[in-house]
Amino acid sequence: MSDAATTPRTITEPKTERPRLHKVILFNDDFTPRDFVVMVLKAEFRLNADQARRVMITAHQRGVCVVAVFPKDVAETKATRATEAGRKMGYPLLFRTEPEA
Ligand code: TYC
Repeated sequence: MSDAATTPRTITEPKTERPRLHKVILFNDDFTPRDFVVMVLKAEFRLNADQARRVMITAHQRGVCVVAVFPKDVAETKATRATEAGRKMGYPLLFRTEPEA
């Protein structure tokens, strides 16, 4: 009998784990105007006016707010672009990413 018929094959279990998503976190500061924060949240994260305002207010009151979760590369690109938008205007607006628990 041929090897192909008698040799047990390795059965690989299908991988069910998905890559972990990463949070984009908005940090409060004392200088960036509220309306500018809202504008960046709408432009970069596609939040509507109400969502953007809530996220901004939450960061303003509590110090930080999770904006959204994305695959790692998307989260990092958006956080960088949003932070850069503030920097261009001279504001210390800060977005960072961290892996979801
Ligand atoms: N604290 C800012 C102000 O009073 C507004 C602000 C809110 C800035 C949220 C950053 O992530 C932020 N002008």
